[in-house]
Amino acid sequence: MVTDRLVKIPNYDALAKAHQQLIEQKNTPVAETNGIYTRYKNPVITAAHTPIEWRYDLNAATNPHGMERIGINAAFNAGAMKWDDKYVMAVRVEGVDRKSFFAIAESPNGIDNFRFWDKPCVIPQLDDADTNVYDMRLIAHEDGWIYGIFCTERKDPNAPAGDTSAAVANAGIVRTKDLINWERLPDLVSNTGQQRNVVLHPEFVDGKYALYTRPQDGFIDVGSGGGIGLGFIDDMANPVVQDEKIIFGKVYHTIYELKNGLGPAPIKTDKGWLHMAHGVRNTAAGLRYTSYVFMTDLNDIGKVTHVPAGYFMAPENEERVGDVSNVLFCNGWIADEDGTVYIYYASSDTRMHVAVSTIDKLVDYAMNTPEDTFTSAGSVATIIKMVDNNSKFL
Ligand code: M1P
Repeated sequence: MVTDRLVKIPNYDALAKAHQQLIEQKNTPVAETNGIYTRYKNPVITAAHTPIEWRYDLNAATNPHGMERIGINAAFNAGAMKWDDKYVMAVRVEGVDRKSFFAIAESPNGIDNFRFWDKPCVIPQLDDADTNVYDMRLIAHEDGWIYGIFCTERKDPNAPAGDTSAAVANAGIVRTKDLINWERLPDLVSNTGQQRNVVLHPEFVDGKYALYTRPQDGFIDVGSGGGIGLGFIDDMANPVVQDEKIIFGKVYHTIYELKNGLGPAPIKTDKGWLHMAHGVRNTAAGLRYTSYVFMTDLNDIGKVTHVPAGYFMAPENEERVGDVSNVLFCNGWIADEDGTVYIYYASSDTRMHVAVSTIDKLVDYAMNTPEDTFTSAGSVATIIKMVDNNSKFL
C-alpha cells in the first residue's frame, strides 16, 4: 500500500528555533527607575510571539516555498490576571487584515516566557455579529465568573452612503470559568450612543454589578460625552446600565484633556481602590496617550480620593513608534499575593511590555504625589514648597 509521506516546509526548523529563542529570551529590568516602577527591557509579547502554526501552512506539498500564509500585524492592549498560578494575558492580536481577536498567552513568572495557548479564543457571536473586537479587560468577579469585557465594533448603520469608515463601538461581554469556553452575554445597553473602555468592578456594590464606562458621542471623538462613568447592573445576562454618572471627567490642560478611559479593573488596597487609566490629549503630531493613576474610596467607589498630577507612564524610546505612535495603553495588571504589581502596557498599538511595582509603592505614589494645580504658577508654587521643605536636608 502506498501512503503519502508528510513533509514539512523546508524552513520549519529555522522558524521554530527563532520562535523558541524569542519566547525564551530572558527579560531584565532596566537600570533607570523613578522609584515608583521598573520597566523591563524586552517587550513581553509581540506579533512574532504568535505560534508559527497560526501563520504557516507547514505542509511542503501545499506550501513548497514555506511562505507565511496568515500575517499577524500586532499584539497589544491585553487584559491580565493570575490563573492557575500562571500570569496570563488576553491579548489583542491583530492580523494584517486589520481584524483583532483575543488569544491567551501565559508566563510562569510574569516578565518573560509568555507563550500563546494553542488556538485563539472563540467568541460566540450575537445576531448582530461583531466586525472587530478588541481591548478585553479580564475580571475575576466575586460571583465566581471570569468576565471579559471588550469593545465590539460594527459599521455605523446610519453612515451616509460612501462613508465606509463610520463605526459604532459598544461593550461586548463574555464570561468563562476556564478561559477556553466563553459564554456570550448581550452587549451593554446604556443611554449613550457609543461605549469603549468599559470595566467591571470585581465586587458587588449593594448587591449590584458596578461597571465603569466611557460614554462617547462618536467613534473617535467622545464629543460632549466622555469621562470615566460609573453605573450599575442587576443582572449581567440583561446588562442595562442604571444611574450612569461621570466620576472622572476630562479637564482642560491636563493629560486627559481630550478623553480618558479606565484601564484594568481596580486593585483593592486597605487605603482605597487603586485605578489605572489612560488620558489623551491632542498635539500637532496627533493624539498622545499616557497612563495615569488615581484612587477611589473603599466604601464609596464613585468618590475619587487621590489624583496625582500628570501621567504615570508615557511612551519612551522605541515605545513611541508603532502603528499608532505616541500611545501607551494599559488594560491589564496583576497584583500578586506578595504585593508585587505587574503592569502590562502596550506601546503605540503594536506590542506589550511589563513594568513592575508594588501595592505599597503605588498607594504611596497615589496618595503623596502633589495634585495638579491646573496652572503654571501653581506648578511653580508646588516645586518651591518642595524645595523649602528640602532646605533642611541640604
Ligand atoms: O489608538 C489608541 C487607542 O485608541 C482607542 O482608545 P480610546 O477609546 O480611549 O480612544 C482604542 O481603539 C484603543 O484600542 C487604542 O489603543
